[in-house]
Amino acid sequence: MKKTVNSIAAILLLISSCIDMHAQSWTGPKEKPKERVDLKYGPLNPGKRTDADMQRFREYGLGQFIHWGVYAIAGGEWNGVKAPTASEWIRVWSGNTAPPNWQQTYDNLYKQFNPKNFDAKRWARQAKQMGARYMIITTKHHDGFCLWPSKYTGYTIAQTPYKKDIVKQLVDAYTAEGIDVYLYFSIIDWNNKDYRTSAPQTEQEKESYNRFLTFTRNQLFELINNYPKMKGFWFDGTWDKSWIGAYQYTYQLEKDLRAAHPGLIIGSRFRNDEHGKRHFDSNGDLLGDYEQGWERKLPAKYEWLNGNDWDCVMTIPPNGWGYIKDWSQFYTKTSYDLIDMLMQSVSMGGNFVLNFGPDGNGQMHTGEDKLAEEIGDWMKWNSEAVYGVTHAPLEPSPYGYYTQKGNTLYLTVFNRPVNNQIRIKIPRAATQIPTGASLLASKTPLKMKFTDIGIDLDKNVYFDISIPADFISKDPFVIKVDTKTGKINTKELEKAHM
Ligand code: FHN
Repeated sequence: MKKTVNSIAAILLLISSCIDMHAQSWTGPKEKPKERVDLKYGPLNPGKRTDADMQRFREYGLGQFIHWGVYAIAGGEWNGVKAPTASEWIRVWSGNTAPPNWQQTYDNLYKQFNPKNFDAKRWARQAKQMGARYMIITTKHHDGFCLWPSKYTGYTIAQTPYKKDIVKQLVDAYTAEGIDVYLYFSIIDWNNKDYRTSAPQTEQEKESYNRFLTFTRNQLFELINNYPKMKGFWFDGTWDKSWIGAYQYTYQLEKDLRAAHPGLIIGSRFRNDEHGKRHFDSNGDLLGDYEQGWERKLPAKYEWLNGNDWDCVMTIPPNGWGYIKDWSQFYTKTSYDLIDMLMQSVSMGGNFVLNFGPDGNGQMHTGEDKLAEEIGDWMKWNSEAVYGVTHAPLEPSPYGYYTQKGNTLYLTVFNRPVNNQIRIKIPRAATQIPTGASLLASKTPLKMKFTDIGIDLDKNVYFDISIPADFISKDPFVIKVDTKTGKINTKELEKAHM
């Protein structure tokens, strides 16, 4: 009995610490500190950017992430044994299941990297068909392998049998398709002997880490100079104590990068303030142009975002960003799951970025090909509700997600009600009122009627849109609602006295 009580207590403690962790997590409602702190290394340009480049970012809606490097050769396993790590982290595989001399094997994999089927134009066409408006490519992941021929290290594509510059091919091919390219860059670099996780202490350690900082800076300027068509950096691996302690350096680096490439977009993962605060500084202000912490997670409420720009990056498998050969070992998201997440993101003013992990030959996984096609087929008819939209200031709908563009409101319906009546709830005091509705894909007009359900003290009014019973859709569909500026004229209802 005592044992049971103890284990219940332990479980409760675990639950309460999880709740506590969640409450303190920055990916939740963010409260600003009551008193402002004077900061020297806070945001470079506080407030929301209003320039054309940032506006373009805001309007993308859908993006593609690509994780590609030598880890693609392994595909999450070796000699039939599955690695217990994320596929792109396979180099750190250790313990009983790890192949003998695994790190040495991994560090020599680049000698086999020869993606004969790689065709940047094919990838770009696929992304275009899917509806992606921007793409993020891993120029260098944590293992340090560079997909471009960097002159600052020998561990690059130039040393592989393939030799050709992959970053250049991708920047050119995607840009030609009208898709903006962002460069993912990992600060963590397991291949560089000067890289470290802890803050340098001794003079020798400081010297070595300074060399690493210079190396990082050189590589970043190399990328900007080599690929001037790129639009921004997507930084990663910036959580080490060493990087956090280099806040003066990273502050200046951000300044210099922005000066070298006007319009450059950098998210909140790049650097921290002098108190070690990442993503948001000690005053709760966003560091960088957009919130970059929504990785495999989505905000539950629009209010959590404090009006910031943001993106959500998402894997198809539960986790694992690089190529994974065997998808049968876990649930992989369906196009319904992904379109749902896409609409949830854009309904809250964010971009949704879907990750692809091509194999060592340059082929996307067949599962990715299928999903890209399905999403593209849906986007072909419904992208008007995705691109250039904003959050609609309405209570979340039980049927799906609202987005808005000017006087047009879109409702992407995932949960069709059994009575085929879609009820739009509008605050009685609203100044934007619905005037007509139609199905976006077919332009079929839909009947809409004002509905006063007479609930005492109700501060809302309702518009019921009828979906024809003979309209059958196996996919989520979008209802387009035209609105005009005006006031809702309802009779003041008699208030019940109780
Ligand atoms: O460790 C990486 C991971 O491998 C992957 O690249 C993701 C993508 O957002 N970022 C890191 C974890 O936050």
